[in-house]
Amino acid sequence: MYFINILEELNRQLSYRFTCSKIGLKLEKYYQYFITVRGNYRWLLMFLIARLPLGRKLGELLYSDRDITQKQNYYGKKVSSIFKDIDSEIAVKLIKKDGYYLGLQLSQSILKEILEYAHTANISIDGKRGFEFKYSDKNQATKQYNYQIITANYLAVNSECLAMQKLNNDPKLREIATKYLGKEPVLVRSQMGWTFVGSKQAYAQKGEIGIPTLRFHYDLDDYRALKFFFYLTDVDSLSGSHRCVAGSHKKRKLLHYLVRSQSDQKIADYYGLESIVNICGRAGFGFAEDPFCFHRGSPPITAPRLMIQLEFALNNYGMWKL
Ligand SMILES: O=C(O)CCC(=O)C(=O)O
Repeated sequence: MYFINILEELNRQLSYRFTCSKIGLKLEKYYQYFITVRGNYRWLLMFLIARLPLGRKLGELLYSDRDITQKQNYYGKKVSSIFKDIDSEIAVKLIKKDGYYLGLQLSQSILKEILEYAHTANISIDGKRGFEFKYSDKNQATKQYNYQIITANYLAVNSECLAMQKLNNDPKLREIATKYLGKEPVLVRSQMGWTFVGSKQAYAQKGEIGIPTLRFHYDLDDYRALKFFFYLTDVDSLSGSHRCVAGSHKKRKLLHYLVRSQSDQKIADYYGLESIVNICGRAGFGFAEDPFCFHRGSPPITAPRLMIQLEFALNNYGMWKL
């Protein structure tokens, strides 16, 4: 325990000192792996085998249906959905076929509530405690930390923002996730964050450890998972659009099982340029995606992007604080 405390303190100190240095970023990444494995050794097994079709099948078998009285199960409650008009069967059919579904839309009232929160609450640089500021103070924070801020998250959004809680518990989103995953899912991630306009150099440095995730990759967060994204700012090709490779959740080259991250060129060569879907939309637009598809963000050039990301999976390894 003492050893862990020392490591935690060391990580905190290094985060402060080296938040923009390569060594600090790398240490941070490996520390997160260490913490995840320490919290749940089954994560390591999943991380090694879930990339293989047989491993994924095995993982599904190992999964045991969760107790429906668990706190995260909201089916017993009569909560009405924000997405009443969505046909979950159609959504699931499209995700199975293409790996994504583009038909979600937040109501104006939910969007307004979330944006009000976003403009008044604290955000943290790269989701780290201790580096906090309000969105309107971003320029000041950049000067204060003498550091180009590329990403920032709202760490307390799930406890402080009622509209976010409604999204987390939305019965239609859960229904889509359950039908797609074939089992009762668990919410493992719920984040709201900015991706800012920044210099190529700042992006390149962060990109080396995969933050923000600008190279095509697929996620290995569990044997099966489904993500929901919502844009909270207008997003086009120059303001941080998300890109997804249609059908790539079902089709892999042997090398892809080993190397999860691929260049644009390699993705285009293998899947064809026409398979790369550039997802744009006005504030409030949402989509679902199988994170086993190759996908990536893109650096905003004309305007920052604010986005929500929810992830449902079969198991919760405790990688993200909810
Ligand atoms: O920011 C984005 O659009 C991409 C996010 C992503 O790739 C991820 O979280 O794995």
